[in-house]
Amino acid sequence: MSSGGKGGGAKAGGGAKGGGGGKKKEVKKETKLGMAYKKDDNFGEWYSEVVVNSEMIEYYDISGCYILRPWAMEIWELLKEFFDAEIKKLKLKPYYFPLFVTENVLQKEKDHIEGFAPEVAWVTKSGKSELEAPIAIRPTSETVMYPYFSKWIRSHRDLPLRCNQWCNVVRWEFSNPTPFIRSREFLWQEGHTAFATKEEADEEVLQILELYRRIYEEFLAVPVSKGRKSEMEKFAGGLYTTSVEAFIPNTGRGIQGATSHCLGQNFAKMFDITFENEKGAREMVWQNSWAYTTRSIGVMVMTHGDDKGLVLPPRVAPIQVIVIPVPYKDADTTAIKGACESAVYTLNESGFRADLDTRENYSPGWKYSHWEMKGVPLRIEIGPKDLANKQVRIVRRDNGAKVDIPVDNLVDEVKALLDDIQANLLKTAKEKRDACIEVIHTWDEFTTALNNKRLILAPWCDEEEVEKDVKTRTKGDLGAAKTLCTPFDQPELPEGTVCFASGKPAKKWSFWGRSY
Ligand code: 87F
Repeated sequence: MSSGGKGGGAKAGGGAKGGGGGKKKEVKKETKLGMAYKKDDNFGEWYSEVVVNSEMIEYYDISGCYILRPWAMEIWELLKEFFDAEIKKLKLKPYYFPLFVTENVLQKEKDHIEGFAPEVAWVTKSGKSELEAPIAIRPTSETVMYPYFSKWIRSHRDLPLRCNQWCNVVRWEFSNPTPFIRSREFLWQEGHTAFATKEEADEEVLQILELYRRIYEEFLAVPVSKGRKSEMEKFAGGLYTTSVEAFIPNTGRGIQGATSHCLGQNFAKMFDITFENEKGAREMVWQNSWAYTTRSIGVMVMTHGDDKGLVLPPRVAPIQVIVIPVPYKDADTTAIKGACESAVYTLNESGFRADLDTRENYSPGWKYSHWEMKGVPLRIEIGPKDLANKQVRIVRRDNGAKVDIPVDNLVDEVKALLDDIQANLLKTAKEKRDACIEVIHTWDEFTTALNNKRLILAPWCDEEEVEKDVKTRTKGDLGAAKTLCTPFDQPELPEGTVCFASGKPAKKWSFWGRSY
């Protein structure tokens, strides 16, 4: 058994009663399980409770820093495995650059660092003595890497240069820290590439964006929209920014899932990254950078979690099937245990992540709640009746449905159920997200939709002044509204459609809303 002992915290409420006949004496000793907060009543507290009780997160004594426990790290590893395999196909190579950067180098690209400066954390001492010059901790690695790109790239034969690193970064945020969603240190991959032509760079931006869409939709079962950021919201150091955007219906906030930037030649200019082309002339490279972070796990928790805790999509569940023996009084416990072990063995052999909970100091009912809290997609119960009938009971985490299936069909049934859960989670999340999308045309409709926590699709003139104006006019306790992205998938824009905010001719449909 790989699970850590005491379940999630000792919060009161909804404690498991030890169904299935665990010995009474033992039930009393158990830690109470259950969620004190409901998703619809107090989303913020509910979220904190889910990430802690599911044993993903432990709070730490520095605000905005969190311990990622195996239940979170194993999800991160599964995402990483997929992404690494895919970028390998695109000829990306693994690198590791240092955590530290000098002030000089960090300040080199002014546009890039401007605005971000307050978030940069500095090391100023070693032991008791002041350093000669403070050293920054990377908030991102453009300035760390690009001086070496300049050194390594000489000729067109050195291109494309494609580098990816998995690492931590530090951004000393001051607004409301939230596990996974906004933390002062987080994990990500950052891809940095250089090409001879803009066309190659443009192509890669979209290839990577598609991988991000797949991480969200095919793994995390979270629907996202691909699109382009406005001039105001793009990465200031780059040429244009694309992103995948998710939406959290409970809070009515959009959330940027990942970004893929074309940096153009700005950094090439600043860091002198040039190559000799086939005709012997010097040219500047075209660059991209792109990243997704552990935030993606938080978006998944917010999207699927319910009042019993976490709900994991099978493709990212560290344990997909948990097998629990249900030994009623006088039952043949050895035979039940044997049947459980055999089920786990069969499933593992077929490539499923299955595990057995044989802990004797917890009742079956307590275990049900424990694994529900951790979001395991399927639970298999085996008791004396199941043993006699050569069957197992399977219970789904996503909808609670129970089926009894013959042991001989175990592998096929589990496969079908896991596939169905994976598809069902995405479908349900998409229906919920789509139900929040509101197409609006006027300012009044816009403010009403905003108050109703909608994801707003509005015709826009695409002028920066207007976006600024919308921000000013919507300022308040909940934060201002802004553009989330201009989706690539554009509805028809009939001739004569005007901007909801300025009344000028509309150029495009954009998503607007409050965001994380
Ligand atoms: C915070 C402090 C200092 C974001 C920051 O998106 C610098 C920055 O440059 C900063 N926060 N950014 C933008 C990061 C751009 C880009 N970097 C590579 C990415 C993808 C990965």
